[in-house]
Order: sequence, then C-alpha cells, then structure tokens
Amino acid sequence: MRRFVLLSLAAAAALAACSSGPPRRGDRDGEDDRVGAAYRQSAFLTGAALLFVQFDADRDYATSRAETEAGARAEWARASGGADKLTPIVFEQWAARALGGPQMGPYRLAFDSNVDNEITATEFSAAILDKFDRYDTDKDGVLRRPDMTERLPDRRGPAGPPADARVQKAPPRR
Ligand SMILES: [Ca+2]
Ligand SMILES: [Ca+2]
Repeated sequence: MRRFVLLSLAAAAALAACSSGPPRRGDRDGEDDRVGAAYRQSAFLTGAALLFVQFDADRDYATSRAETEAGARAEWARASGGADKLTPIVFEQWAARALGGPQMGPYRLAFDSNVDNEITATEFSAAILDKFDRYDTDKDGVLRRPDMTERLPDRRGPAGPPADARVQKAPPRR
C-alpha cells in the first residue's frame, strides 16, 4: 500500500532545484531508465521534519514527544529572542532559518491559532506538538526517520502522475 502525505509546493521546488531533481524524459531509453531510477530514490522532507530531526537530542534517530517539547521550548527562545510574541516578520525570519524558507510549511497560520497576527509561546509549542502527533501515525510517541519521509511515486507506474506532478495528497490541515 502506498501512502502519500506531506509536502508543500516549496518543498517540491526545493527538490527540483537540487542537482538530482525530477528527471526529464531522456532521448534514449538507457538515460530514461537511469534518471527514472534516481527519481524513484528521491524523497520529500518537510520543514517540520527538519525541526524534528534537530530535536533528537540524544541522537538515536528517534525523536520522542519529550524531546519535541524541550526542542520547541528551545526553538521558541531562539525565535523570540526573549520577546513574548512573534510578529509576522519575526516569524518569517525564523521560518527562513529553521524551516528552510518562508514558504515552507508549517505556515504562520498553523501557529497563530487565534489568528491575531501574533504567535505566543503557547501557540508555538502547540503547533509543533500538533505536527508531532500528526506525523506519529502509529501513536507510539516517537518519530523515526521513516515517519518523516515520503518516497516519490514511480512516475512510470500505470497510475503514476506525470513527471511534473510533484504534489500528492495534501497533509491534514488545521
Ligand atoms: Ca531521541
Ligand atoms: Ca495568536
């Protein structure tokens, strides 16, 4: 059973920008096979996954909920610089550094739960823990690398998308 989750357009764009990005159909069958194989070995990773990897304090390739809570507190301290709220501009600056770009999810509105244009420490941690719970599909309280990556579909499969169809089913939205 193939499972598609995640992914923002920005993540796909970032992937496209790297040297081993999505293939173009080659002129020769051999080239097409080679590029197709590389494409099938590619995977998506979200900005949230970057945080969860960072939160793995004991470096056991598994991020527990406790590590995530501690990591969210530490990240709040870095993002806020001691302020009690994040303005949109400050959030975008943090997102650019921590998530890989201002257009990488999770987006600001996923954090600003009361939509008052400011993000409090409580909102910040809650949004990150919400992401943790959504990624933790088997509900064992731990995220491992396979919980955070998605393989691209085989573009040449019978039901596969065209080569430029980079986005699969959207993640659950808040
Ligand atoms: Ca760990
Ligand atoms: Ca708010």
